[in-house]
Amino acid sequence: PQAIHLSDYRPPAYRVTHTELTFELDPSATRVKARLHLERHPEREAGEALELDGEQLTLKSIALDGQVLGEDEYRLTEQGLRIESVPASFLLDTEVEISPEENTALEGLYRSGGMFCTQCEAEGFRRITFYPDRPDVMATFSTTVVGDAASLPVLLSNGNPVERGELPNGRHFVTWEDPHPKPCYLFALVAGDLNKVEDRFTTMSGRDVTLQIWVEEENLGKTDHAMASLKRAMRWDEETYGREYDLDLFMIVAVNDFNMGAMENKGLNIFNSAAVLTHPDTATDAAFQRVEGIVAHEYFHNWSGNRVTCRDWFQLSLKEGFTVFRDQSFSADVNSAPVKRIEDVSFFRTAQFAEDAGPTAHPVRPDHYIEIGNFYTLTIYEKGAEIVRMLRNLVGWEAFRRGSDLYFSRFDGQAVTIEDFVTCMAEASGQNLDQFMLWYSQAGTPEIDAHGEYDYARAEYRLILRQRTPATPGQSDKQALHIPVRLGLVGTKSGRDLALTLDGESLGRDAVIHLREDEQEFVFTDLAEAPVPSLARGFSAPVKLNFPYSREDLAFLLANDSDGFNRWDAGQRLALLALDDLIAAHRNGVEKVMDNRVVDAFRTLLTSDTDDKAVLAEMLTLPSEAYIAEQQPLVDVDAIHAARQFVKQSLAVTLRDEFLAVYQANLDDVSYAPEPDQIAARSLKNVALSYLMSIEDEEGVALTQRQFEAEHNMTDVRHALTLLTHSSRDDLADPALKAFGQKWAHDPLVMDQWFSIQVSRPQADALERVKFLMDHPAFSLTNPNKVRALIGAFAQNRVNFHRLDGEGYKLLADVVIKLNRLNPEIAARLITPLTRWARYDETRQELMKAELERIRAEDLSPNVYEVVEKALA
Ligand code: HT7
Ligand code: ZN
Repeated sequence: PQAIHLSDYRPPAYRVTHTELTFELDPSATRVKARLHLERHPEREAGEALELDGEQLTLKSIALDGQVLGEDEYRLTEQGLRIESVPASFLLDTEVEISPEENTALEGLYRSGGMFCTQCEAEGFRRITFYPDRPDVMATFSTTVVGDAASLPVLLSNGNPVERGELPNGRHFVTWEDPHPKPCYLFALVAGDLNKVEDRFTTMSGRDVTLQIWVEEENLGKTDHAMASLKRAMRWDEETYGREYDLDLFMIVAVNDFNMGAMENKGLNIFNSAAVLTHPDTATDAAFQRVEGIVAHEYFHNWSGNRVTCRDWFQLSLKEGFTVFRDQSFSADVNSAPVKRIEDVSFFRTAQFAEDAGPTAHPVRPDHYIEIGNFYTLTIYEKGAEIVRMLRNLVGWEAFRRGSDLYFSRFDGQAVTIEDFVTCMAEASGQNLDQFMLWYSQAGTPEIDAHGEYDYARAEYRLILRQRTPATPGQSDKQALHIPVRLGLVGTKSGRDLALTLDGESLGRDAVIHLREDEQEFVFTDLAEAPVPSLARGFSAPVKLNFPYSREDLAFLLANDSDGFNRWDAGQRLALLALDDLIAAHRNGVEKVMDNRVVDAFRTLLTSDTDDKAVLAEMLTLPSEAYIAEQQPLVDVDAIHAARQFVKQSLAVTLRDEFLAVYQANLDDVSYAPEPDQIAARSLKNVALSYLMSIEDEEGVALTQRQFEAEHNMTDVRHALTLLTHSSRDDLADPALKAFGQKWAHDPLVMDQWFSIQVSRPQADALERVKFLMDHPAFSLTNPNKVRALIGAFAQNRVNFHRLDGEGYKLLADVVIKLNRLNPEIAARLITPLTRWARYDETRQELMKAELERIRAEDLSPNVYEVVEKALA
């Protein structure tokens, strides 16, 4: 496969102004008629050939301006169709046949159960008809869907329905018109036996919008939360960004087979059912919050992505980074803001840092790719969002909002670049953002080594910051970035933020300093007491910040930092230092000794009188094994697991009464609501229960069993089931799993949870369970949710996936090889854990590489080829 380069970008030779489509739906032989209104691009020369993308299409007829073309007047290739000679403006009619039921890749038009549905981003439309399948070709669409009236009573597409009627042979049709020009990746079609839940929304200018959520009948009781979330998101976007919805109808459809979470097709969002359906009995608090965030994310794309879209796929973060930033801000506003930030950063530092340090590391705006489907990554989405967040912080909210307004008005209806976005921010703020642009082109996580000294005699604190970005594949030399470092200096006597004076300028008590050089010194004057610095508050930049904090410093910050995020982070750093010692002790076969400073810090937290239970729950949560691994030079999965377990059990033994008191104080019997206060109390209670259950004493076991049996809500039930399943006692695990599996056998989304819980247990039988469960009737290799729930979850089970006999790696490679043919996008994603081989000991490295080689020997899809080649480069 060939790489595509950003530097080769040229506008399309021909653009489509209007697209007329007719689908005659049939599972094995759907006919698609397309009439494209084409015209030469003003920037391209006359006489150029017309090239249309097309894959897996059987051409039935083709005519140009009404004249049927002979076989010598066009050429068909594996990639598409070429006509050497065309006029400056013309109509092209094609008819193709496609087979939705054979489409297991879930790109283009495919079947999900009895439904037909589409997924066109990034390049799925070329599997529907011949078309210039690129985001800078924007057309209005008119779509007629024809289908069997009995089995497909509902026929949906983008825009507004303008005509419907009966046809011979029990068929019917609906015609949809979308007045907003859009790239074909935003095209959507859904047909099936669906039911709707309807609501209304009045926009800020007083327009009435009909909101519909379409689901299969058995899911009708699971849409309330998504609908409420949608309305909240619509209002929030009006109030926060001045963005109003622009059609009379907004539809969401839930489908069971979907490669990602959801898709923002114009007026017709298609959702993975896991990302839209909720019910207290079947979904956890985390799932409720995830649904809220994804509904908002897809809705926000209506402006950041649809009205203003990407010029080419290298600009993907233009829409994704900005939209993730918008959905994060929304979730922070409607839930607990500090907890949202802690959750986002924990995930980011664990998963994106690992991606940025591995063989698939790439800039937020990549400069080449083989398969764009491989670039829907944490770097494009989450690091892209962190860059937008830095911009917001650099220019301030008011200028950011002016820049956003400018961007939406200047580029409405256009396909643009990341420069266009940043230029609007520069113009609105008057700031020079040239150096800042490096964030988009340089891969790798910058590291800042910081140290500081307090000079008593001069009452000065000298802070020295040194930045460097490690080499990443294809990028050995890095330039200094513009890094905003938000900080406070916490007085060691007062425990309060000291007034900051830098170069004679008073900055208040919490300020942003700008690191632009490789090394910079900042001298804060007029400090009457020695401080402990609180650096990169709120994770002000996506960097690793090293400062030689003592454990006393960290305990001090944990108790005194005015920044909630850094208070939490100080606790994490303190725990990590203790864990480091214990990991070393485990490796050296030396007795493990618990650090009392951690115990004392936890005691203080447990007995403190905080009303922020959500943050407290986060503070009491130890760094995950994955995050601990990120900090280690070489990952020793067994030592990490043993050390973390030791800390947990030591805390549980010493602070048993305190944990018990917290558990009991947060028991509730009010009826379930996914509301911040309730969620906070549940998470605090469940963190306490994890500690109590970690020592498996009689009371911990009894409380866990009681919580499981009470069946109060899925958050509590799932947590209890996880604790029982992950305990050392199969006599607790097996009956609970059996009861749960029987009770929920009819609900695919709950069965996904049942799969994941079992295969993430630390006991040695996890791998055998995976193999056994792959034959379970509820499992299917062609359903991405099932693959993620079983195989994906197992690959996160660090002690078992990394078994020294290599069986975990082999199992994953076997599945990747099968999925390479069935669903290349999912196959390529699944390989990720194997690509991280360099982080492990030599034995494991060899085993992992051997599996990658075994995959490489297959006839590979471009998706899997690209990932494996990078991993073995
Ligand atoms: N913009 C959407 C991306 C997406 C996607 C990409 C590749 C293959 C399947 C896909 N499904 C959805 C989702 C989003 O970011 O909102
Ligand atoms: Zn998105």
